Amino acid sequence: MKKKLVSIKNKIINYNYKEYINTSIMFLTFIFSNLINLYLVRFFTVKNYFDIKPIIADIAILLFIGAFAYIFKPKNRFKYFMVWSIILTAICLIDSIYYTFYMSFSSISLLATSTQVVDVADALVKNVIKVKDFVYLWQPILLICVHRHLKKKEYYGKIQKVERRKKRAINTLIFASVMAGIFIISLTSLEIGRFNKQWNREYIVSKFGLLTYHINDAVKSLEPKFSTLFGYDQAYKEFREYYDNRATGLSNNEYTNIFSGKNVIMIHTESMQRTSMETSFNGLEVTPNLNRLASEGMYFDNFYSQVSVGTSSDTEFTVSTSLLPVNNGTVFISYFNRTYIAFPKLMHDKGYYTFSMHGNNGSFWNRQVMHKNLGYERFYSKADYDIDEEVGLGLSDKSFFRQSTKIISDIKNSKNQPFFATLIMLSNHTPFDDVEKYGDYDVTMKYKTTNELGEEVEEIAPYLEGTSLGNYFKSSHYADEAIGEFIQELDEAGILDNTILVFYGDHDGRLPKKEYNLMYNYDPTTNSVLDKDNPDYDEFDYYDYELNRSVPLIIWSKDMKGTKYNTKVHTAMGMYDVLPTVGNMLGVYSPYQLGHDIFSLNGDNLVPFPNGNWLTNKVYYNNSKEEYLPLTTEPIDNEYIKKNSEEAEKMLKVSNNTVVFDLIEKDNENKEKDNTGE
Ligand code: GP9
Ligand code: MN
Repeated sequence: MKKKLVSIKNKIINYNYKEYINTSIMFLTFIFSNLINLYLVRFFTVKNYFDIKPIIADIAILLFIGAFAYIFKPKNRFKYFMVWSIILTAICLIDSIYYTFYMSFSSISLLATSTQVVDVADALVKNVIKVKDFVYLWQPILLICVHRHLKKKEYYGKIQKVERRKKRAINTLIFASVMAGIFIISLTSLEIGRFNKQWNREYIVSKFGLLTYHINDAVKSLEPKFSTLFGYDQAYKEFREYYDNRATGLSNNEYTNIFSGKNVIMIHTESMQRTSMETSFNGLEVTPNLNRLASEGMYFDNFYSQVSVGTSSDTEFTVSTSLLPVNNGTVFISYFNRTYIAFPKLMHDKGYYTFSMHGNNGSFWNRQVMHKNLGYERFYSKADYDIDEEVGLGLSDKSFFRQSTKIISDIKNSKNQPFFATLIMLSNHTPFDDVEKYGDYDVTMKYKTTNELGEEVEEIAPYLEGTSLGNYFKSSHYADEAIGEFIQELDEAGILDNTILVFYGDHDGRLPKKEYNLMYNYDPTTNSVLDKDNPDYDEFDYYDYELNRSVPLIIWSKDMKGTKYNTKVHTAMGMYDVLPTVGNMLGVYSPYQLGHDIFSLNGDNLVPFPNGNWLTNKVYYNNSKEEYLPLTTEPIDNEYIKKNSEEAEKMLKVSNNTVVFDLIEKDNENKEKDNTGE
């Protein structure tokens, strides 16, 4: 082994590089010129100037492409390089124009299925094409010039005699693989996760390079095609059977239509966990505003988000459709062109004006496409806001709310109809490290102790200062302050008078279990976790963590305090119950809703999670271990576990098939056929 390594090392040292360069002019021109173009795209768009990772990824892919040029004799190679150069330059050019227009990158599936191509043509008219978009054309021009020059010097004939094509091809492939290996090793698990779920196109181009992005995009756009190849008939049969056995329609309880005709503002409260609402440091609450709203309104304090890899977007999907995330990929990315019955659409059909607002790029999670599909008539995204202050992931929540209030006020005054709005917050987002901007909320612990003189004194222990959990609470405090200001702004603009606000935490903050263990088992005297033998030590285990992921759901209006609707509901509830429950209060429902109206339950409410776990008031069930944590003292029999496990599995399956096979669309078509008697 050692010998082999030494021989490889010697080969590398003694290799005749000069000869290699002299005989590879065309190949090297192709690689370097395209590398420069790909760098230029990042330079002009995502402005990632110094990251080495996307450069390594680009080199690896270009080398793979270049290696196959050795199939051809030197004199015929130009055509191969030229074809690739045209493709690569076209990608750079299209993406450059696309970015100026959409602040994002083109996507095969979107170009193939939406009207965006037309929009790009529009861009020509609107003059958004800039000179810099054409800068990439130098590459094929250079290639032609180099080729002509070499031809004149009869270069190709000369190198044909000395070049060993097969060896060159293999060596190039090996080098490309080494570069790809280095690239993959350099990635963090967060980057890999975001790559897999195509989190945000800008992020992927910035971290992985333009070519990796396009390859990923192409694979992602093929995925839905493969998943629909088999099983449609069976899926539709099960779908019909499932919904035929479920009651549909409004629930008809004391909440039906109570908010009919009122304006609705849904507030997607980024990463807000119920823990934040229930935590105080030195007597100061993390979220005093949310706590006040909860105490004055309808507060659901056993509520869970049901996200998969699509995080924020999965909640937007679940809350709107009462369906669950798909088991492979993300609905917003891969199944944006299916038919859905969604909350905004239902409200629109009721005569509401529907719109959504978010301070981030419209292409993030493919929202600009998917929000339209869900029934929002207008999506206000980054381009509609002045990015005058940034906290966390982008535009600060405070500025976002301030600017949104103005827009909402204009809408209220100009439209002669009620509105349904969804506002997606942004600042309280992992990694919660924008600490200086969160304000001066501190997460220390004051405690009493006795000094050497035996006197009682107050000391301060650092507690959660410097931990990501501590930073999360600071960030949550900032988001809560923004909410407080928002309520005040809405009130001043007269918007609160006929409006209900619905707050939902979109998912938990995904913080390390270890830090919760520190939080709940903290010994201020040693500034560390209590000893495991200490009688006060109570390990924060798997189930504690899962239950702790609960998020708030609050329905609030200015005049709710003290009325019969000013209640606390402790029934276990999931994000998919929002449409059935809140929709009922507004007089809408979807015939395909999987969730339940929490005020018209028939037995225990079941909250299935995409990983197969499920929860009721009585049990938290861990699917992978096939075990559960009882949540009451009531005895639990096997039948209860079996029945709920089967139902959870069924719901996940029906939901997945509904999305993947576009069954709502198929169902509509079939019903139409029945009606016309075809
Ligand atoms: C992106 C924001 C965050 O615009 O909504 O998405 P997440 O990472 O929470 O899914
Ligand atoms: Mn989120």
